[in-house]
Amino acid sequence: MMTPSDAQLQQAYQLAKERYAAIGVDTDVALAQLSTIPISLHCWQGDDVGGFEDPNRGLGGGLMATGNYPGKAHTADELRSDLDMAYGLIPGQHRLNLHAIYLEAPHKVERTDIRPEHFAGWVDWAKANGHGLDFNPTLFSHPLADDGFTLSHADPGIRQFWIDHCIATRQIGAYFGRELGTACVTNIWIPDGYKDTPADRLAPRERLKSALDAILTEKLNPQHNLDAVESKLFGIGSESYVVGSHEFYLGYAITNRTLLCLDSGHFHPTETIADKISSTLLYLDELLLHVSRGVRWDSDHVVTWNDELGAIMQEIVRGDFLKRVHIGLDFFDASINRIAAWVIGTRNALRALLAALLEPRLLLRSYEHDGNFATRLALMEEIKGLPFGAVWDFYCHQHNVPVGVAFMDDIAAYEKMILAQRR
Ligand code: RNT
Ligand code: ZN
Repeated sequence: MMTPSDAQLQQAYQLAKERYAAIGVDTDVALAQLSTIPISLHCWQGDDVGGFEDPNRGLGGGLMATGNYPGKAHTADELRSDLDMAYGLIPGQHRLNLHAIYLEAPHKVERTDIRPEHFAGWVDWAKANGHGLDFNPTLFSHPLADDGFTLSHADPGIRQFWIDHCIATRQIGAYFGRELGTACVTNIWIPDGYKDTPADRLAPRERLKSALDAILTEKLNPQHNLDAVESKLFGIGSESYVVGSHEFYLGYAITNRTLLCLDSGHFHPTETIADKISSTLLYLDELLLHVSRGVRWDSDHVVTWNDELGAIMQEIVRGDFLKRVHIGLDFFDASINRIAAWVIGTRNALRALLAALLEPRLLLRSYEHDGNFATRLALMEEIKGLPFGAVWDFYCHQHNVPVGVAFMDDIAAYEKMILAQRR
């Protein structure tokens, strides 16, 4: 595909810079700021949430990755190679979000027995490439999760198993933070819930609350590990009741000073997480976002630059929340090239973020303050047509990643050389 020349990119950027300057926006400042914001890429897009614990185990917990596009990663080395490819096509320096089932061990390790050494390969790689790491206990795809309950299980032995798994996970999170010099966000999501109407909605929530208390008893240095909890509205097989609802975790996070994880695919279809950011941050120190895209029954389509994504990034920037919001991605599409899914989704998140940084915030606020809502609306609509693309292209060029859709050429070449050779 044709890429614009260096001179064309410079020229287009200069013109765009002048247009933005006319409304009081400094594009150089916006680009400098964008380059400091890490996005946490989710490792599980690379292998359909399979992990390396048990190659024969299917995906559980009401999660589903549909499609069978060839070339998925089967080993940690393959996954790291695919990730290197993806990061190389995304401008900026970004993080990796790992799940416990992505451990590396010569023989089977029970979830309660995972230790830092099983993730040393990831730490070496992260150090070499300047990635921070985030982490998640895996409370699905396991025989003890097959009946749909984990931390809220009625059986105390099963509950304890999952508590022990989460405790081990936090220790590994702290190890990531210590080794890499950047706090790991360890996020707990559980699939627990009922397919059909429960008779008792309270008891499982009481059990979940005390299980979380047990997991979080040990205070860890927040410079090493930060804990987050993630709610959901419903999943496949938990249509009627989810133990870890939004209200449950909102209350838990505020009371226990953990982070709250807002997954954009985990609410009613017309309810967006953008509007939840300024409210929850009045009561919480920090948030974790799982930026995703819900489509009908699925909460995990590749992130596109839609109005919802735009609104999420606007809220983070307008509220001056960049230091308090950890931006992670969460989607899994097995029907297209998996590396392309990462790159498209992450570039979209960054583009929406850049658009938010290029907003004439002060001007919009002053119209609002003066009650001049027509001009506020007019300006909001006009800025959609400003030469954003020239600024984004220039950013990609600055960061030595392909400009425009040319990144697909690199992915196609990698697919031919590497992915097509995999079984
Ligand atoms: C599931 C949650 C959770 C998972 C990952 C794999 O609905 O969104 O974040 O997607 O843990
Ligand atoms: Zn999620």
